[in-house]
Amino acid sequence: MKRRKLGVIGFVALLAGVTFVLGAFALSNASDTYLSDFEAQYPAAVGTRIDSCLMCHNVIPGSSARNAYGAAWASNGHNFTANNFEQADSDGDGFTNLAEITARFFPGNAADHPATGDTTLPTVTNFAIPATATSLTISVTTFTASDNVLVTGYLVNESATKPLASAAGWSATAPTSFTFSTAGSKTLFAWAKDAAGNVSASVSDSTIITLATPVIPFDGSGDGGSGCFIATAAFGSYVSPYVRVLRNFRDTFLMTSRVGRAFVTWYYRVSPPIADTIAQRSVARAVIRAGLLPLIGFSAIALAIGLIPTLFMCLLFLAGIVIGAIKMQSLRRTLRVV
Ligand SMILES: [Ca+2]
Ligand SMILES: [Ca+2]
Ligand SMILES: [Ca+2]
Repeated sequence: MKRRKLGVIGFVALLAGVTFVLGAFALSNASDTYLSDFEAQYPAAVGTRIDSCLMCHNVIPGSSARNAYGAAWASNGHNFTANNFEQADSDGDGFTNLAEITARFFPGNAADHPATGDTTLPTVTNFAIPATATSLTISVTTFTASDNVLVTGYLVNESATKPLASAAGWSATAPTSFTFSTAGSKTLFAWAKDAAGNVSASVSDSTIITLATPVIPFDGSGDGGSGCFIATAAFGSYVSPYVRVLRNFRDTFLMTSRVGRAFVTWYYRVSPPIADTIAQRSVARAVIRAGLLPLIGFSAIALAIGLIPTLFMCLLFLAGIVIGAIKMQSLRRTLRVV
C-alpha cells in the first residue's frame, strides 16, 4: 500500500517535471521567435544593446514577466507598426518607442532612455559627391556623421538654410543618391540630426551636371527618329513642340530631296559640338531660341500649306518690304526737293 502511494507521488512529480521543462522550452522558444521578429523589423538594431529579451521583459529573459513595451506589443497583436505603435510611448519616459529603438534604448524601461537636455549638435564628418556628372541623379560618394548620443537622421538638399528636425526628407540612414531637377553647376548640403532634435551644421560639396545630348544615329531614312541637335540643346528637350516642328520640316521637305539630304548629312556632322557648347550656356540657349523662331514659323506654315506657297508668301513679304523701302526713299527725296 505504502509502495503504491510512493509510486503515485513519483508519477505526479515526474509529470510536473516534464510539464515544467516543456513549458519553459515553449516560453523560451516563443521569446526567441519574438526576438527574431524584432531583429527582422529593426535590422539596424541587431547586435546592439537592445537586441535582447529585455526589450519585452523586465528581468528574466524568456519569462512571462513582460515590461510595458512587451505587454503593449502583445496587445497590439505582436505587430510593431500597426495602430501607430512606433509613435506610442509605452514606458511613459517621454520618448516614443521608435525614437528609443532608433537611439538603442529600451522602450519598455522608463529608466532607460536617450539623454534629456542633449544640446550637443551632431557633426557631419564627411560628405562628398562626384565633381562632374552626366545625369540629374548623382551618387553620394561619402556621407558620415557623428553625435554625442546617436545620429538618428540624415538629409541632403540644395538649401544652405538649416532644416528643422521635423522637416520632410530626413532618413534613418545616409542617402546614397540625389536627384536634381535641372543640369548645371550645383551645390548639395548634408545635414545630420539626433534624437533630441539637434540639427548639425552643414557640409557642402559641388558638382557640374552636363546632360549628354541625345545622339541618335542618323541612317538617312528620314523616319523622324533623328535629333535636331542645336534646337534640342536650345529648347532643352527633344520632345519640345518647337523641335518637333523642325523635325517634321526636315522629314517632310529636306529628306525628300537629294540636296536636302546632303544638307542634313552635313548638319549632323557639324552640329553636335555646337549643341554641346550651347547646352552649357543659358544665354546662348536664349539667343539661339530667339534666332530659331523665324525658321520655326516658316517651317510651321510650310507644313500647313506647303513649301512652294510658303516660299511665295515669303517672296511677297520681302517684295513688300523692298517696295516699301523704295517708296519711303522717293518720298523723302520729294520732301527734300520741296
Ligand atoms: Ca518611451
Ligand atoms: Ca525607455
Ligand atoms: Ca546630440
